[in-house]
Amino acid sequence: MKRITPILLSFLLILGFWLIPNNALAQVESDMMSSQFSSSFDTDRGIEVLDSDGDSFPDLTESIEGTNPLDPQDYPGAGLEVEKSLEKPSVPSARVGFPTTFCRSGYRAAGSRLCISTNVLNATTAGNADVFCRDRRGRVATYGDLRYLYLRSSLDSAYNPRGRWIGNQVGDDDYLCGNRDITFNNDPDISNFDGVCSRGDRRNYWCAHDRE
Ligand SMILES: [Ca+2]
Ligand SMILES: [Ca+2]
Ligand SMILES: [Ca+2]
Repeated sequence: MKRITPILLSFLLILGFWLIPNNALAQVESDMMSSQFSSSFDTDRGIEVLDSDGDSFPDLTESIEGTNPLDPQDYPGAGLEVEKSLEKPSVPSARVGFPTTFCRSGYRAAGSRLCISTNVLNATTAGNADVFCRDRRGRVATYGDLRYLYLRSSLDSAYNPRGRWIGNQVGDDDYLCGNRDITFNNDPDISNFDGVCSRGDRRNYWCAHDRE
C-alpha cells in the first residue's frame, strides 16, 4: 500500500477545511437570501418583484405607496395602527365569556376590524349585490374594506378584485369594479385596483361588515 506523504496529507487537510466551511457558508447565505429577499410574480406587469428589506412588501409596492424599500420599519400602513390603549374592549369584564370580537355566519376575520365573506358570491347586478349583502347583515365590500384587508391581513390572494364588484357607487349607473389582479400578499396593486363599471353588469362580489 502506498504511503500518504506528509505534504499530500497537509494538502488534503487544507482542502477539507476549505471545502466544509465554504459549503456551510454557502448554505447559510442561501437561507438568508431566501428568507430576506423573497420575490413574487406580478401578473399585471409580467415581472418578478423583490422584497429587499424583508418587511413583506415588495420594493415596487413600497415605491408606489411611498415607503422606503430598504427600511423594514417603514412600510405601507405602518404608524396608522390604533394605539393598543385605545383598543380596550367596551364590554364589561363581568361579561367575559361572550366574545368581544366576532364575525357573523358566513364571514371570516380579515385584520382586527373587518369581517368579509368566506367565499366569493354568485354574479349579479350591483343593485342586487347591495340587497343580498344587506340580507346577510353586511355591505358589498368597498374599496376601503379591500384596502384594509390587503394591508391588515395575509388573505390578499384569496380576494383578487379583478372583475368583481367593489361596493362604491361612483356616479349615475356606475359602480367601482376591480381591474387589477392581486395574486400574492402585498401585490403592487393593493392601492390601485379599482375601475368603473356599469351597475347592470353581472359580477361576483364579497360582503363585509365591521368587526367590533
Ligand atoms: Ca419591502
Ligand atoms: Ca420598507
Ligand atoms: Ca398585480
